Amino acid sequence: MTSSGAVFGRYNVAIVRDLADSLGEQALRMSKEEEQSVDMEKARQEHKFYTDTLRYQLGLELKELPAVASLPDCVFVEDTAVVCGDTALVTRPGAPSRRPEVEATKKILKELNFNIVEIKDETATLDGGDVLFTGKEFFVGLSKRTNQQGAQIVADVFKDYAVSTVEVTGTLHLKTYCTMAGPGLIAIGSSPHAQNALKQMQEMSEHSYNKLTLLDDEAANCVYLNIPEKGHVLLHRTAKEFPASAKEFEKLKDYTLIPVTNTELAKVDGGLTCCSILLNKCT
Ligand code: CIR
Repeated sequence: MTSSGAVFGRYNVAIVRDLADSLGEQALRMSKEEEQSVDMEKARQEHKFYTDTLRYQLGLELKELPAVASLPDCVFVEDTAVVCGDTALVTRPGAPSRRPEVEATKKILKELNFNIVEIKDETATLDGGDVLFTGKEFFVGLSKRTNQQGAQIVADVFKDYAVSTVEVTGTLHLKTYCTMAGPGLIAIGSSPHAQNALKQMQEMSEHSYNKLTLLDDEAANCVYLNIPEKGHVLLHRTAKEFPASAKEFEKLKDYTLIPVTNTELAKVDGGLTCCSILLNKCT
């Protein structure tokens, strides 16, 4: 349960977006060295598996936004909004090239009747990938993409919850190596960068969490849902990609585990959470 009484991870709608043809050539990348080319056909297959899983296996209604060639990163919808309860905070992404992506997200969230809040402060930057909601509080990563002003806006908008900031090092976003794998269960990578982020969170929090420590930082980006008649569901990276981490997931009891391959979008720093905004819409 969240502090508002909602079931943690209960979603019935997902916003997703098509891959732009320009992704392979033009999407932003942290590391320009060892640049690996994206196999676009494979990327589309992997993304289809992800969206089909949400729609057919888990029964979510999908709102699919079309891609725009001038927005090579638009598939990564997570970065464009932070939604909690009935409120949707439309972000101001840290990368200027990504700012126009928010328009399509804002439009669909309006159609879904969320209370829309927009960021007017032109000094603030906020990427959804830096915002971790635990069900009890928010942690906002201060990263290359999200700044203190952006984090302050999260605190101003979601006043029912404590909002703490975490210095993010060694990766793009906080959630690249830290997500919720269940109610009160934090999935965390084992690198010193990830462990340092966890330490900061533990020091600031009034709540105690269980930990699922994964050898591979990238594997700690997983998608938790609580689905009626299924209960705990976790989309996680495959044993082929991260064998040691997959073994840890397999130890989770009473979970429906869904391994999802994400080799291609990972080349442009995309993880599993990045490709959807999960919503619980009362009908
Ligand atoms: C970017 O650099 O913005 C994209 N290439 C990857 C964004 C990944 N999003 C996320 O982790 N939430």
